[in-house]
Amino acid sequence: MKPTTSPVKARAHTNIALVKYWGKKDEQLMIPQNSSLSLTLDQFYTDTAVQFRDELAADQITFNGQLLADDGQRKISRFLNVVRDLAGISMHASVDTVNHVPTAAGLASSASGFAALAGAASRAAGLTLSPRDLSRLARRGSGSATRSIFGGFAAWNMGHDDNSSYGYPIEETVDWDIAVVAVVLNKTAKKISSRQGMRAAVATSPFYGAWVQTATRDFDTVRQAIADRDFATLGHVSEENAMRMHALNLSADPSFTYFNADTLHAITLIHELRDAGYPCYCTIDAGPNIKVLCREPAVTAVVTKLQAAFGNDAVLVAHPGPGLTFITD
Ligand code: 2P0
Repeated sequence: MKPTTSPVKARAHTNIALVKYWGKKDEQLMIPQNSSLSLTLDQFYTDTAVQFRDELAADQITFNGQLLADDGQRKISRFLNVVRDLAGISMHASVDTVNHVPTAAGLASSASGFAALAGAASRAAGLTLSPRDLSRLARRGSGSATRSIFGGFAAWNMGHDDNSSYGYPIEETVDWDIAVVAVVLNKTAKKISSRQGMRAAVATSPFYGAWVQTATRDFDTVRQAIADRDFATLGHVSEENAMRMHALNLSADPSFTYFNADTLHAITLIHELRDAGYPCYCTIDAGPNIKVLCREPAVTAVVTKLQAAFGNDAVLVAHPGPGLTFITD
């Protein structure tokens, strides 16, 4: 295996989980407690260029033009160690990452970040990995990145070991007028990381077993709803799944929540829109911001109502996006 002599650049998009991943069985290998299912979004992505170079004494990582140090650097270097082991090389790498996920958007950038890094680093190390193997590699960086290797509707099969825990496409090109309206309710960094939050839920929520059971059922239902183009079921089950994930956090010891007062206000507005006949459903990740699933005819009503409550700049509209691509400038 020979590392490339020029940087390899890859682009990956964020995804929003409709059936969530919230807990690991194996923290080291990043094996989840349940399979999850997501939609990759077109608006938010990460570009990462990697080159392994003999002359480097350490990994050199820049993120949005800033040299990373400490924890940020260590997390990426640990991931690069997995790539180095796979490729049988020991060289350090220069990594240049530019995030096109507005930090304020409240959308996970670790998904697009580690998917792009898996693509660029593996190829720069001289490896040619299949999409499935790329997803297994991305998983070692961040669980949600497993799904961002693929466009459109994608899944992460939980599996039971490194080999069997991988992402796969459900429908890469989505021929359906589905949209996600993202509402930014708080721009500050969260106090409890996803990693800490899910660890607490697994360890202390008395409802964790019920979560695994219902999420497993939700996965099959949402998958079938996609195949049937049954938006009402897709939306309803996705919203229920998100609420149950957040109920785990409220029921943990000590109890915690990612919601704030605006989150509850936004949920109420979405319920009002639904009562008024607009099919729209919300989902919420490890932060206070909400994402609204709707179909194209309802987008204007959803955007108008949310802008009136939270300001024009707080509302962003996204559509299904592509999987990992390699970029040649
Ligand atoms: C998901 N989230 O399925 C869930 C739903 C947030 C809520 O995956 O510890 O950054 O790196 O695997 O993937 C966010 O957590 O956590 C996440 P790690 P990750 O999208």
